Order: sequence, then C-alpha cells, then structure tokens
Amino acid sequence: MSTANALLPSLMQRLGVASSAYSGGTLVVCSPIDGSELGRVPTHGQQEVAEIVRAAHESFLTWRNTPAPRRGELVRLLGEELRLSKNDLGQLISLEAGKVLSEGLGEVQEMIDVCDFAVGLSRQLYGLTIASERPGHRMMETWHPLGVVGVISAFNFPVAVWSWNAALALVCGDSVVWKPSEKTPLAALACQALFERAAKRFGDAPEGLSQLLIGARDVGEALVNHARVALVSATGSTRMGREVGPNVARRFGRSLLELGGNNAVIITPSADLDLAVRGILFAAVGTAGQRCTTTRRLIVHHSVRQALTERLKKAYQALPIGNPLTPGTLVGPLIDKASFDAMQQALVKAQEEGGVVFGGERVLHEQFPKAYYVKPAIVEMPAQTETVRHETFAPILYVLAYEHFEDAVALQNDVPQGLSSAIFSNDLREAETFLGSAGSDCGIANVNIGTSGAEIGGAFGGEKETGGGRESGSDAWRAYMRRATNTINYSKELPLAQGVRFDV
Ligand code: UN1
Repeated sequence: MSTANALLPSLMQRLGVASSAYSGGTLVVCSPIDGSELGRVPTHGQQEVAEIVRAAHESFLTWRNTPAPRRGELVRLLGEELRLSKNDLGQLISLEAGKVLSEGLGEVQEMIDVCDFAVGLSRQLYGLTIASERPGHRMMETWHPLGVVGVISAFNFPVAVWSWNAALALVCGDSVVWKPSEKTPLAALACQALFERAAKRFGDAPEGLSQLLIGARDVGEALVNHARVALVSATGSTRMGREVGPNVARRFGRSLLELGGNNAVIITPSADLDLAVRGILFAAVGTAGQRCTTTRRLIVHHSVRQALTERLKKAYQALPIGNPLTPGTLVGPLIDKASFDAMQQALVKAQEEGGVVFGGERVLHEQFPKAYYVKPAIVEMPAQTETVRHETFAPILYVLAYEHFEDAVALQNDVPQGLSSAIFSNDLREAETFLGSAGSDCGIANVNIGTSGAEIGGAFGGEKETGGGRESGSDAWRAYMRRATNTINYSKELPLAQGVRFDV
C-alpha cells in the first residue's frame, strides 16, 4: 500500500505550490492518516514578523481607498479559484488534517460560500443616518477600513476559518496576515497560492494584501503583540485565548476570539428519536470529534435515556473508521498522539468519577502504527463532573439524565464554555424556552439539528470561555471596520448640543 504522502506532489502542483515551499525547512508536517511525512516547511522567524506586518500595513493604506465593490471583485475571483480547485484542496485537507473527504470538500464549500457572502456584502457596508437634535444638522455613522487583521487558525478547520476572516476583511478594506496551525501549513500554502492567482487576475491588488506567517508560537506572539495589527482574530483553545485576549487588550488592540466549546444536546420525551440519532451521530463523531462545535454532552430525559443510548451504541458499532480518503469512511484519525493521549486520560478520569465507558479504544494500529484511529466513545455519567465540564478535543460523548426540563437547561448552561447547543423536542414550549432569554446561554442554539455544521450566513461564535467573538455571516463584518460618527452643520448658526450657551 502506498503511503498518504504519495498523493501530495501532484496535488500541490495543481494548486500552484512549488515543492521548494514545503521542502528543506524545519517545520515537519506529517499526515495523520498514516504518520508519513508530507513535507518540511521553511518557517519565519520573529524578526520577519515586523517586516510582514509593515508590508501588510503599506498594502492597507492603498487598499482602503479602493471602492468596496471593487474589493469585492477580488473576493469573487478568490471564490472562483476555490471552485476550480475544490477537489484538490478538499483532498489536501484530508491528507493533512485527516478529515473524511466529504468533510474536506465541505470545508472548501464553506470557503466558497463565505466568498459569495462577502461579495454581496461589498455593496452593503451600510451606515446609519441618525436624527440630530440641532436644526440644520445631519448626523450619520460611517464604517471605514480598520487596518491589518491578524488571523490565527487551528488544525481542525485549517482553511475555512482563514476564509471567514479574510473574505470579510478584504471587502472591508483591510489587509490580512495569517498564522495557520503548525500542524496544517500545507493547506495554508495552497490557499495563499489560490489567493495569488485571484490577485493576478484582479490586476491591481497592492503587494502584501494577504500574507502567510509560518512558524511556532513565538511568531504568533509577535503578531499578537504588534501595535500595527488592528484586529487579532484567533481560533483555538481557551488556554491560547487567555493569553491572546489580554495581550491585545494591553495595547488597546481589538481581538475576536473563537475558543473552546462543550456543546450539549438536550433530548426531551417528545423528541423524534430517528432524527436525534442522526443529528447526534454527525455532531458527535463527525471530524472524529475534533470540531469546536462537536456535541460532547447529551442531556437526556430519563424516560428515553435507555432507548436512545442503545440506538446510539448500535450506530457507533457500525461506524466505518479508517482512511479518510477511502469512500464510505465516516471517522478518520485523530490529529496526533497527544490528542489520543488526552482522550485516553479523559476516559480514565471519567471512569474514576463513576462513568461507564463504551468504545474509545485505539483501532487499526497494525495497519497504521504511526497514526491514531479510535472508536468514538459514549460515557454514561452519574453527574456533570469535572471531566465532563472540560473540553477534550476527541470523540467522547458524555450522557447525563434529567427529570425536569429546567434541570436540563441548567445542566446545559453549567459549563465554562458557551459555543453551541441544541434541543430535540416536538414540544413548542420546551423548544421556545430553550431559545429564550432564560434558555441556552450559547452563541448558537438549535432546534432539531445537532450542534455542529453551522451555515456561514449566521454569526458564528459563543459566550463565556468561548471568547465572545462573532465571525462569518450576519453583521460580523463590523468587527473588521471602524465606526465614525459624523455630524454635519448645513445651517448658518452654531447651536450647541444639550442647549449649552457659550457666547462671548
Ligand atoms: C471549528 O470547529 O472551528 O459549525 C469551526 C461548524 C463549522 C465550523 C466549525 N461550520 O461545525
């Protein structure tokens, strides 16, 4: 059997990345599919960060004066390049991040969708007209480009998260510096090549409008601390956000944080269990449990607990686990050994806390000794213990039972994170209560749909330790612009607001 890396050279060539861009460097990239080496990517040093940000700022100074609909044309072309390369980029995501191909392709589709959204937005960066209290005056609100946007992204959505930020930032008149995860620089190199193709077709995009910063934590820190980076949009762990947030705030920069999730699904007695099983399955084991929106907790009414867990266990047993590029596979590998170890530790701890574990063991180690495939786990818990309250980035689904609906909502909210949540119920009162002000405290709350797989048209993000940021659709664009309030006097008088008199 040939190793996963055999596919790489032709993919990279078609995507427009020269082999020198991923050989001879110091950042070793391996495929989670079989542990084979994909490349050695040259990295930037801390000193280069200043140079990259300087170029990005120069670029911003020109780009901000390009009319927004024209800026949208560049993003339209980027979307076109992504459409043309959807298959190749989707495969590359599978190779480098281990996602099953349909999810790799889905990630590229998410990028295409957000480009389309941003193109429309480029003609809709609306401000307001506000009634002035003074005669002969007009007041308005205008949105202006912000500056350099730093994007820090994680391995699990190695390219879509960049596109949510970059597509919006570019139409908003900003320039972009992207530090991808150290685990997935190849997909980032491919996106950069596609961006450059789009920029070439566009014609007069300023140099350095969207750049890559490849390296370890130190270059990320230099980006975060650079005074010229107006907005830092960071996706990753809560631990990372705890450092990024205060560091950016210290210099009065802006940050947009997308951090951990500990997403729950509530199953009420009236739930359609056929729908629930399918919804839970995709959300709990899709991307091998490595989405920030993955369902990690199931809060089930005691009357349906047994029936539902039995059905889920049956479905879990039938899951095709294996090479994500093989058609029919639904569960690919974990990203690396550290991730596998963290999963095993969580399972041991959960057991110590009274949990009963189903699945969770390593499989396919003979075929793939250097890769980490696991059976997704279901853990029936006696209570919402410390381990349940912690986000373990692996396919572990904790099951908790409830008796009264209010207790289910309280359990759903009683974790530090607040990204996504869902309820399966055909009871209108329960569903609406869950969506109401005393219901789910998450940024995303769904009815009869799982917690993952959000569309790009909505604002994406969450509360509490999830960081509070909103990306992608709705009015998330406002984070990428600065607001100016303008008052214009077209009268011959100079009345002061609040009726103040100040005449000599
Ligand atoms: C992430 O896991 O970082 O809603 C993003 C979803 C995807 C995005 C996930 N659209 O699951």
